[in-house]
Amino acid sequence: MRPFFKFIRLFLWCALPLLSSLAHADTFAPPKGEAIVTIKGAITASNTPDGLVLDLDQLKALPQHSFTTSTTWTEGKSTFQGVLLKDLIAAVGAYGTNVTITALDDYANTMPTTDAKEDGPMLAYLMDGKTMSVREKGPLWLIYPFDDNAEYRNEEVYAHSIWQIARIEFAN
Ligand SMILES: Nc1nc2c(c(=O)[nH]1)N[C@H]1C(S)=C(S)[C@@H](COP(=O)(O)O)O[C@H]1N2
Ligand SMILES: [Mo]
Repeated sequence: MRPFFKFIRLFLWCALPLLSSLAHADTFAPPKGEAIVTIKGAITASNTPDGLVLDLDQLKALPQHSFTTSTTWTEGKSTFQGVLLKDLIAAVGAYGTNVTITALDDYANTMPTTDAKEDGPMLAYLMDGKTMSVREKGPLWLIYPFDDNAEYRNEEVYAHSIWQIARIEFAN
């Protein structure tokens, strides 16, 4: 074989897996348990024909985050645990500039992905260590650290605080 083609072959052999691992932030198997959330649109990850469907174990396998805060919907302070929207964006390879989150009651709200900060919104699936039933605004609730940041204590952010989340869609 001519050296040039040898080089090309070597290049493809080495570079393609690297490039594809950069493009696909994470790979996900189809969910084994009950589906909690469907994520679609401008993302690189996918595990079903409907998009990326995740169960609780798969959410637990993503980077975990927690904070304690009061909310206008809960009594006293509660500790919420889940996945930061920021970390979800990285994990699913979301490249859209906005995200629309839709609830089981078809309530939907759109926000820019730049709102997804380290000290910002989290997709909570545990409240005080327990999963939340639909009646308790579960299974997934977008919660902000309201107590830590006065800028989160206003109607606009309350409208982003979607409970009973079913679908998350990224778009440009
Ligand atoms: N699933 C779901 N989440 C939701 C809503 C809703 O109707 N359904 N309303 C949103 C809006 S517009 C606001 S201001 C607050 C409303 O909270 P409240 O109904 O306790 O005033 O929750 C937000 N999250
Ligand atoms: Mo609202």
